[in-house]
Amino acid sequence: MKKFISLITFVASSLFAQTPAAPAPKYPNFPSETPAKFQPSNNSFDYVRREEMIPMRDGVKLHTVILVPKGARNAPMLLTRTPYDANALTGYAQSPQLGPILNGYDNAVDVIVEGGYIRVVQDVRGKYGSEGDYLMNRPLSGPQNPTPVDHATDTYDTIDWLVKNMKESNGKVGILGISYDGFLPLMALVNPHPALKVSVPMNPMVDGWIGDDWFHNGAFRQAGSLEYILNQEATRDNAVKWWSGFSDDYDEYLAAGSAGELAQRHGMEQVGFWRKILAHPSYDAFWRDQAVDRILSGQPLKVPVMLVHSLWDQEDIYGALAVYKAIKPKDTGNDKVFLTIGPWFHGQSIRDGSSLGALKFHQDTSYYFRQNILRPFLDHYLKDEAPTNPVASVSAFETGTNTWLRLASWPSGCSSGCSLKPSPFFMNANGKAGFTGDNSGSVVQEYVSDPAKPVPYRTRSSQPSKELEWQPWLVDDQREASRRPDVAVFVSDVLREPVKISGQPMVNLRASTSGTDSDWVVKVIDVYPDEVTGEPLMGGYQLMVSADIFRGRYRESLETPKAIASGQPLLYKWILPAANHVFLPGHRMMVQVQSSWFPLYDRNPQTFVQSIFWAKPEDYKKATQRIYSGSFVELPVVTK
Ligand code: PG9
Repeated sequence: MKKFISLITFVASSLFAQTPAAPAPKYPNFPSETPAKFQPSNNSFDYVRREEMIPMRDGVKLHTVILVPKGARNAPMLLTRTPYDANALTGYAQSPQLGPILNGYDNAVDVIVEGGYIRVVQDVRGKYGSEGDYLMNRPLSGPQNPTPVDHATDTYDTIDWLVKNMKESNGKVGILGISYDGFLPLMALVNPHPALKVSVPMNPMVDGWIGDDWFHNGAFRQAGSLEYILNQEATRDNAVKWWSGFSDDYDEYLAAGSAGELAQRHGMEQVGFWRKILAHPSYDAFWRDQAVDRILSGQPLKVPVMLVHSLWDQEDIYGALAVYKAIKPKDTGNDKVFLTIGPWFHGQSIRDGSSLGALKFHQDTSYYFRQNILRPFLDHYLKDEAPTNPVASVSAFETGTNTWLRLASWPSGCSSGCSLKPSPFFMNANGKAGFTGDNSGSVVQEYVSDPAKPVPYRTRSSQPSKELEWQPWLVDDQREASRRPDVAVFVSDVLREPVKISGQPMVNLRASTSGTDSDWVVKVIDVYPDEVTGEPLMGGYQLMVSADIFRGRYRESLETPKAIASGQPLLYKWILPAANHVFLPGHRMMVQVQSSWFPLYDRNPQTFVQSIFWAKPEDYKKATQRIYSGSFVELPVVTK
């Protein structure tokens, strides 16, 4: 046995001659079977993997994985910067082929591998293999960041290193990513490196208070955010994870009472970003200064951008279109700012896009996007032969009819021969809804909102960490909600003609509460006929096509919350997420109104308190909510 072991040691040491001397074995006659440093034999691989520690201008080095297709010459580079572990994002499989190792994140086979791109994935400052300090969505150097470095400078320095050190490249770099990784391609647009030729932010985090991950119009997105913040900031490598102990997060969050209490039970006061959220519950300079749409509206437009938006994005439904609105006016040549709108959940553009929850599109919309939009778009800007850019200014999937539209602008409703007519869709008496309404000021519906029994945002036993439940929740059937006494329902007659909406509906809700604070949730819903040919499960389905929450204390000022005058009919006005939808003949149009969306959003105690994060059990009180005639949702109706 001894001879055999020494033979292994001899073979191993000769094979990996460059391996530094292994530490002296504790028992020389029975040494470790593990070499000091195993060198994978990658001669059969179709790529070369490199790991570099790229120095930033302040000396901090960022861990960067570089995957070079074997034999690459004049290859363009595609960069993703991430707080989610570059090794993990480039290690979905142990494979000698580039496709499978990337497949989990950006579905490389049909874009990057076929395209012959050099793939670069980098840990952002302070996470995983990179040095430096981590701050959530590190603000730009300025009023919210007193240091000279941020994601814009780190991207610049990274690209500078790449073009100087990657001899297999053509010196052109594109940057793309989803979510947080989509926020980073936007940061790259601030003082961009000249070698940055294109940016593709997909479902980007843009404004965490108005409509992306942390709040929606002031209502805190506790389920998902608390766990995420703890996991993301407790340790450099996300080793510490949230614990629950409940089978259903509805019970977990109800038992804790307030978000502040639940966070405290998890020791979250230790992580800096949670302390900042507690200190900034309102839309103050902390949030405004970091709003990426506001930032980019003040920047010159130098790099072509394609924003990718998901119609049912359960995480960042605000960001892409907010940036599009902010920078499109600068695109005077109509050749720098592009937009894709797909029928997807968050990040679904790189997965299978054939369906979403119960919705079937009868085509893989994501594959279509990657093959016919993303790939030619990237090739045009990154490849030396620069094929023409066949991509329309706006590629928008129309739900209901399940067709891709090539549009000149957004919102525009169709390629030509139509116009947008903002049309009030009224909430009328007797639960009716329609494009005519009365302004008598009468009460059309009332309900009792009980914080002890908040309206579930989705079928119970949901936990955001259960990806398969969390991803499609925005397309969940709303029939359960419509049957609840604390959900007001208004529905039209059966449609005889199609009604198409393209853009963002605007809520104009006249409502009162018997309390002194209140949340309002408004949902625009497509009600399917009781029988749907070929899709029996869709019979009677109530599909949310646009919905959002508004925290009533911010009615007069997003920065300064105010108690609501009890019992007074007041106007609440806020914009809803975009829809590009056709309500087909035989369908009906519905509006639902409710005052909780739990546990995704923390409960409003319905009595005005200084900070809802620290509301006490006795603060949570039932309230009678009344909706008054003249309330409507302004729909962006497309007319021929
Ligand atoms: N936008 C996603 C997210 C960020 C923060 C909290 C929860 C989700 C993401 O980057 O994955």
